[in-house]
Amino acid sequence: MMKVALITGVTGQDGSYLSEFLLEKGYEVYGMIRRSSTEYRERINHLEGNTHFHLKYGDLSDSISLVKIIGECRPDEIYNLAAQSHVGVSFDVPEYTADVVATGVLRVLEAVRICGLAETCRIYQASTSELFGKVEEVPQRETTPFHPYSPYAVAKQYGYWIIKEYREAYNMFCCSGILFNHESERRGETFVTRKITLAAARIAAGLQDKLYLGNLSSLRDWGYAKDYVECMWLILQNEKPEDFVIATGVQHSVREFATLAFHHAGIDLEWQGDGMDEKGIDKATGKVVVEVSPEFYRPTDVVNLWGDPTKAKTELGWNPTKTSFEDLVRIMVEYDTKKVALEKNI
Ligand code: NAP
Ligand code: G4F
Repeated sequence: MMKVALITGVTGQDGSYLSEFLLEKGYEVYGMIRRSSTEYRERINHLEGNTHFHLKYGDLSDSISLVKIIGECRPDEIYNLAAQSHVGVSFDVPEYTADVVATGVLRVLEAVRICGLAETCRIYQASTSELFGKVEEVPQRETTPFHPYSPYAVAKQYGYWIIKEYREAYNMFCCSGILFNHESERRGETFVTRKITLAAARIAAGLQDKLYLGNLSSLRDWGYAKDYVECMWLILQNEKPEDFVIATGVQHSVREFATLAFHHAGIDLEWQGDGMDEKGIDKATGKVVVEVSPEFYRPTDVVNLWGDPTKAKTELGWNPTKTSFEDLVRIMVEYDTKKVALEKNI
C-alpha cells in the first residue's frame, strides 16, 4: 500500500524538496496550494503531471478547507510547512502572521481529529530555531529555554506548544522539527543568503551596482534544505513522537556568507568601517559593492543561532554535514550565475 502524505506549503522551498523526496520514496503526495492572481509555482512546475502528485486549494486560515482536504486525501502523514515565514515581514503583518503561523497549526490538528484520523495520522510541524531567539545558551539544543524575539517567533512558539499539547492530551503522533536556517537555490529572494547570492551574480555580470544589507554581524547555522527534508521524514518514521533540533553545528556571520558568495562570483571583498558605515569593497576595482542600510534592521534581531544536532544524529541516524557551508554557498552562486546569464541574454 502506498503511503499518503499531505504537505502544506508545497510551493515553498522546503515543500518542493519534500515533495520530490516523498515521491521518490513511493508516496502518494497531496500538496495544498493557495489561490493567487499569479499562479506562480516555479518550484513545483516540474512535478505537475506526475500521477502520484496532486494539488488541492486550501489555506491555513480556513478551517473548512483543511477539513475538506484532510477528509478527502486521508493522509498517513501531514507535513505542516505553510507559514508567513519571513521574520522581518512579521513586524509589518503581526496579526496575519499570528493567524497563519500560530492558529493555523491548531486548525490542522483539529481537522485531523474531526476527520477521525487522530490515531493514525502522523503530523510534522515546522518549528524553528527562532524559538531560541535572544539565546539563553550556546549552542542551542532541545532543552535550551525558548526566548522568542519577533512576532513570527512568538507565533511559532504557540505552534510548538499546541503540537506538544495534542501529543499529550490526545496521544497523537505529532512532532516538531526545530530547524535552523536552511537555504538553497530555491530560497526566497528576500532572505539574506539568496539576496546575497543573486546580487553577487548580478554585480559580477554588470547588472547591479550595489547590495544593501542590514546586520552583517548576525550569526546563523546555515544548512542545505535538500538535506533537511530527509530529517523531517525521519522524525515521522521514529518509534516515538519527539521533537528534534536540526542543524549543522557550524556557525557563520552574514559578513562571512557575503565574502564567500562574492568570491565565488569572482569578486574578492575587503571590509572597511564599522556598524552602519561598514562597506564591502571590490579589491580589484576599489568600488564599494556592499553597504549597510537601516531599512534592513529589525526592531529586535536574533543574532547568535548555533544548533547542536547530536540528538538527530544519534537517534535518527541523520548526517548534519552532508553538504558543507562552503558547498552550499557555491551551489547557490553557481545557480544564480546561470540564472543571471540567461536574463542577460534575453
Ligand atoms: P517558504 O519558502 O516561505 O514557503 C512558505 C509556504 O507556505 C509557501 O508554500 C506559501 O504559499 C505557504 N503559505 C503561506 N501562507 C499560507 C497560508 N495562509 N495558507 C497556506 N499556505 C500558506 O518557507 P520555507 O523556507 O520552505 O519554510 C517552510 C516552513 O519551515 C515554514 O513554516 C517556515 O516558517 C519553517 N522554517 C523554515 C526555516 C528555513 O530556514 N527555511 C527554518 C525553520 C523553520 P505561497 O507560495 O502561496 O506563498
Ligand atoms: O535570512 P533571514 O531573513 O532569516 P531569519 O530571520 O533567520 O529567518 C529564517 O530562518 C528561520 C530559522 O532560524 C526561519 F524560521 C524563518 O522562517 C526564516 O526561514 O535573516 C538572517 C539574518 C537576520 O539576523 C537578519 O537581520 O540576516 C540578517 N540580515 C542582514 N541583512 C538580513 C539582511 N536579513 C534579510 N532578510 N535581509 C537583509 O538585507
